[in-house]
Amino acid sequence: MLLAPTREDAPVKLYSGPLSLFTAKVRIALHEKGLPYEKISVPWSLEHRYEPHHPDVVALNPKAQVPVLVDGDVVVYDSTQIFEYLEEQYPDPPLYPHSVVERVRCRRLEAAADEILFPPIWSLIDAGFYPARAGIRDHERIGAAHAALAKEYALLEKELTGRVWLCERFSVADVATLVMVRAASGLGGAPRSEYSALHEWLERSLARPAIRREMDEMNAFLATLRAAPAGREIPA
Ligand SMILES: N[C@@H](CCC(=O)N[C@@H](CS)C(=O)NCC(=O)O)C(=O)O
Repeated sequence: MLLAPTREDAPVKLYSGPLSLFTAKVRIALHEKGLPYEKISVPWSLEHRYEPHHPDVVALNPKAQVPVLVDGDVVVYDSTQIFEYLEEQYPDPPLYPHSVVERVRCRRLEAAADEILFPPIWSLIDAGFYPARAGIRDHERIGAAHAALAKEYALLEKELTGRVWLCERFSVADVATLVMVRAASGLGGAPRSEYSALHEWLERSLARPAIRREMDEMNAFLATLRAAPAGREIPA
């Protein structure tokens, strides 16, 4: 008989990037579920990004990307698939809604965080955070990213109006969206202040210990980068 791994005898391993937004989603989910894990940080630097890739990650994930979760014999990569795995293997506390209709909504909103919110954030990271390779900033790309974010924030304000969380309870949709909105905000792309439902949801989310902890750790890492004598500009 196959036994499910337990929290005691098979600590989960997470291959993790210090500023990886997709890994941040998983770190928050693990904290929310109270699941202890061993964090294996992969090499990352402003100069070389993820090169060289961690050999375990290359061996485990054909895309050589983090996050990768290893739980006993089970290997899962891609943050959304890791969310699904964690929910099935460690259902308590749940991070997906109960009803089918809300679960569909949750998956849609979680996918929107990855596929609609993240691309303009990536533009801001690539064009602004990483020092422009040719020494110039791509203002057109940055402008288009801000416009895309503004459009998505307007939709999120509607989604959140009259709701405490994006779905019937706190869920992976909140985790993914929060990670992206905070990253955008740190890159000069915060939502407009008149989006009250969105700002109230942000405050509620940031009050959760698992989210606070993740944000504090990311900010501490960013502070070490800013303090580094490499002379590279890092946007606040
Ligand atoms: N769809 C994937 C995206 C993972 C991803 O893009 N990971 C980035 C870090 S945030 C990475 O490992 N990049 C290194 C590379 O592509 O070489 C997920 O949701 O996990």
